[in-house]
Amino acid sequence: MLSLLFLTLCLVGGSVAKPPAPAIKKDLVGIVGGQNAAKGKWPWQVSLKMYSYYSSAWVHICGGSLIHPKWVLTAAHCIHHRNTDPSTYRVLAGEIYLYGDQKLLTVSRIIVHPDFVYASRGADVALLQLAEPADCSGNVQPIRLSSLNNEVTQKDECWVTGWGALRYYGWLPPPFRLQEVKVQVVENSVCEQLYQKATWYHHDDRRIIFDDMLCAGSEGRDSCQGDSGGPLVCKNSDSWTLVGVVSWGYGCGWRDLPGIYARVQSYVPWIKQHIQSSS
Ligand code: 4AZ
Repeated sequence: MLSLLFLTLCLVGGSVAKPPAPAIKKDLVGIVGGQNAAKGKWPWQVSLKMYSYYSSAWVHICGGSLIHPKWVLTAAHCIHHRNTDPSTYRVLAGEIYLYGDQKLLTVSRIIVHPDFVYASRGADVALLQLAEPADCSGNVQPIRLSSLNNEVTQKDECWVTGWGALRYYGWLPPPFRLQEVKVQVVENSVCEQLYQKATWYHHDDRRIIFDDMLCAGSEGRDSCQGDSGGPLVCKNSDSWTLVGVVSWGYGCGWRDLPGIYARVQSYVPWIKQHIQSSS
């Protein structure tokens, strides 16, 4: 029954893009040290777009991951504000090039995590419900969420993907092809020390890397602006698991300053609660 439902959901296509009412201009912003991704290799990767009247087009603002035919997980800081009209967003799925004659999916509901204030405070996760389920095929497939007892370590094979900047303020050039880079996970305690060392302003010995964050990357291998909201995935006995959502960091690809991700494991109960209550 469940699989029948899944099949039905996966066979229905999305809607054709139409411009919405409000005009919001966002700069198009890759992955540091990456390479071109092959079509269909990362079938959960989506682009979150907003309409730009300046460009007369839906432009990429953030990455995201399809975690269910009707749900995308992205970063909370990609959403303008908590009550943003969902019609101001569209989702591109199953493509490696950002622009072209493409079918965009409509967003019907946005759920920003209630604890989110700004990225470096944590809870940088948001759910987007799609008006129509994504047309799941070879190039469009949801990714499995990290399980509650699955600890990722520096030994795991992990990759981050996106259309973000190639270096700090160095935008990805046309034809805007999806980039991928293999990154090493850095333990939270090590990451905390690195970030403490790089922080000149210490306020009450404030913690920087919270338990709901995960660090990954090294000099020249990192995510960057425009990759936000996108997936950090690790290989788990031949299948991929979503372990992180691109969130923040000091610079991009800088030495001893890994990228910081929302730790998906910390948000699995919150995600499941929403998906199960409205599916
Ligand atoms: C950003 O500004 C951003 N190097 C995303 C990822 C990282 C830094 C900044 C990680 O969206």
